[in-house]
Amino acid sequence: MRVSPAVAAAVRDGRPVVALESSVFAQGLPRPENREAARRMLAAVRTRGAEPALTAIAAGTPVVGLEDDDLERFLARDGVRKVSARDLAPAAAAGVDGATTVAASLVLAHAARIDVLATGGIGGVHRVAPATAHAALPVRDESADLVELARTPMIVVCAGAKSILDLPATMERLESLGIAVVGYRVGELPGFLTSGTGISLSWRMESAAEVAAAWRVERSLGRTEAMIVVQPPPASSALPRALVDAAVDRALEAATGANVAGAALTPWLLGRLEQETGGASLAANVALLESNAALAAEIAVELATDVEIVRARA
Ligand code: PSU
Ligand code: MN
Repeated sequence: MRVSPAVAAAVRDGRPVVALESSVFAQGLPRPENREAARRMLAAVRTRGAEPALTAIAAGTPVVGLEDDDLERFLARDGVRKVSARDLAPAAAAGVDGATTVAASLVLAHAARIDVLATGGIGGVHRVAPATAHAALPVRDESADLVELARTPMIVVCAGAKSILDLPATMERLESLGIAVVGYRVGELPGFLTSGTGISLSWRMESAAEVAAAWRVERSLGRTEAMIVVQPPPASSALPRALVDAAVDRALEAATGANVAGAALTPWLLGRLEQETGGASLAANVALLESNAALAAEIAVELATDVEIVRARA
């Protein structure tokens, strides 16, 4: 694994670092919005005094802290594979470019000793597409993000799970897996593109300092699970629930007709949702990615004060 000099120095010195996944740029968002999203996320982290660490497989090398020239290939979206946790080793061995999902990014970022990751929406339990052959299977398509979140102690900041998913089922799985979901200044699960879902959260926190304090307890208990911190998209870009629900229904119906499944399903549905919302979902997606990167940086800054306190005492 290659850790960039900037990220390695920040981790070594105990300065704040925020890991960012790369699948959202190579599969989740189209051009040119993916470039805009990357630029705004990196800037949001830096202006709050933290170091961004983009994770990826770059020409076969697992990387934490993807350099700008490598990032260009991911933004071009040309021949970049979608890489979940199980794909890391085969993609590296094959020498390809691989854009890492939340699951794969957790693996790399944790190996680099980073505590905080920002993303748009985590993967979860997909809804059943009734008319496909898959409906006959007893097992639902469930993102590997969930299992990886259950065995990687990191704080993950997101706007909930994607609107294309079965959110109540996803919340049940998160509960079973022992993964806390904390609302940042909200008591309701955000719906990724929408500010609410009608699903109540057990816990709500009001500041980055509060999140950091909870995280210290979590770590002192030796738990291995991630803690998910959710916040709604910025109010100015959030979409109405009725509009998103209708668009998701149409996208799911189209996916059933087109027989899309497996790893291709999430990117396909996101693309379809863009069309169905006339591009409004894109603006919301970019805005929430930026605000999640900003909150992740604030939390990372709070966590870094631990190191400062230890230093001051020494
Ligand atoms: N959220 C987005 N765009 C995305 C994703 C999430 O707004 O592209 C990606 C993330 O990388 C997430 C992945 O980890 O989708 C989940 O894919 P799957 O359901 O195949 O595990
Ligand atoms: Mn899947």
